[in-house]
Amino acid sequence: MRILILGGDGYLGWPTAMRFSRSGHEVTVVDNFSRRRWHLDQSTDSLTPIYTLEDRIEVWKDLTGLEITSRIGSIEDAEFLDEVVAEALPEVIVHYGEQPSAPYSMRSRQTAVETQQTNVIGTLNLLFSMQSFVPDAHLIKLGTMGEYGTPNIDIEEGYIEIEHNGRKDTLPFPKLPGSLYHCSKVHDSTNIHFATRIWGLRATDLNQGVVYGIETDETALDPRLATRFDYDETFGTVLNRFCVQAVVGHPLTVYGSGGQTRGYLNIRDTLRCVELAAENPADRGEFRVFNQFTEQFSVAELAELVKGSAAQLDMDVTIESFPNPRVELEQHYYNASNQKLLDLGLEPHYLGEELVHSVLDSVRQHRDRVVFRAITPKTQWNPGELEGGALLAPRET
Ligand code: NAD
Ligand code: USQ
Repeated sequence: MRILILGGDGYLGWPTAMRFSRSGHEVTVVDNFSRRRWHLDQSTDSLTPIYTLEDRIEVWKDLTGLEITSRIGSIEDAEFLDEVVAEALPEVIVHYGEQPSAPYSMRSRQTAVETQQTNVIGTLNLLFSMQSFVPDAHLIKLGTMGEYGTPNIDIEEGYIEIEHNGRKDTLPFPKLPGSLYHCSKVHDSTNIHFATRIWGLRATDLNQGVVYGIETDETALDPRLATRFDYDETFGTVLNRFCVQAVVGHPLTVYGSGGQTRGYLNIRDTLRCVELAAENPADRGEFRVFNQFTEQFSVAELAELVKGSAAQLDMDVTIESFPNPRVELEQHYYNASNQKLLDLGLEPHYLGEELVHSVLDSVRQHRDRVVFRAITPKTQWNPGELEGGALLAPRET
């Protein structure tokens, strides 16, 4: 298939590009390097040294003989995107190309606007390019489990059957996003759903949980093919952060009481899920939603897992509760369905000590690159007077 990967220089995008290329697909990647720039702005960097996109592509070609085409530009630039889509004529578009950090979106008015501009306008633009040039293509869009929030009922995959005043309907599952980044994903979902209903596009929204891990079959081929791995308070996700903190002797930064429960998955499973979605496309006019995670954990459980795994490697790790910089429920009900990708054949890599050991080993190789000042949380969801989640009334569980 001809596959266009938007955000193909990123943590998930680059390994996905290699995976599809290795499976014999014709791959074009698009990126504007904003993720690299955001790091420059805050004087941080990926823990793993990463090659430039062009160098990665050259190494890939030298090692495998396979070509990956790159196009540098912004998805929200209509002229650029039209040109790329018209030239590549993709059958599948994998859309990773957004600002992915909740803390970044909550840092200031400027970063909030930038996040929604990049994400919402970028995706809207893409829908128009698809309608104009490739109306039959399958859009695989990375959404997020955080679109649902933490409701006090089971979370279904995209839709819920509701009975109200004696009548029944199946409607989009209610959304309670927990940051302006997560809000941007909800707005994306609304726009994509609309485009499938009105223009007959086909789309799969992958509501992904928090990803962890550093290695895929392709990144393991050569250190020059490594993907980025972030641990700073803005761009690092929780398990990756805990592994770095364990290695450098920083207390594990559990926010608040640590009861916050989310869906998680290994980066290897991200690639497999996207592959499964591509191999089994949505129908014309269909807005298909899969919940993409393999297991649920609370933050406290993850901290204990990292502490225990590190102890086996003779590392003495402490866990500390930090005042929660976010406004989120710390004790809540959480039970989300994730059956649809399993039905398509996903065989999860479950999280255990072995995986944590392998991440700790990789982190140890680069421990001299860790920027300590970037670890502790600084971005406050509500920098005003209302502290400790006052905007969210606690609910019965
Ligand atoms: P990433 O920042 O590493 O990758 C995104 C890439 O897109 C970056 O290389 C960035 O430079 C590029 N990009 C951003 N805006 C762009 C634009 N307007 N035009 C062109 N390129 C642009 O992030 P990631 O962790 O690989 O996440 C990829 C996607 O998956 C994101 O949409 C994110 O919201 C979603 N997601 C990630 C996780 C996770 O835990 N990493 C979990 C759920 C969902
Ligand atoms: N947390 C801590 N300590 C830390 C970092 C985080 O306790 O040092 C807590 C947070 O308060 C939160 C949970 O861990 O309750 C997850 O935080 P995170 O930073 O790992 O993940 P999140 O902000 O939700 O965002 C990440 C990705 C985002 C993706 C999302 C999936 O950055 O792109 O959309 O995971 S989900 O969480 O399912 O919405």
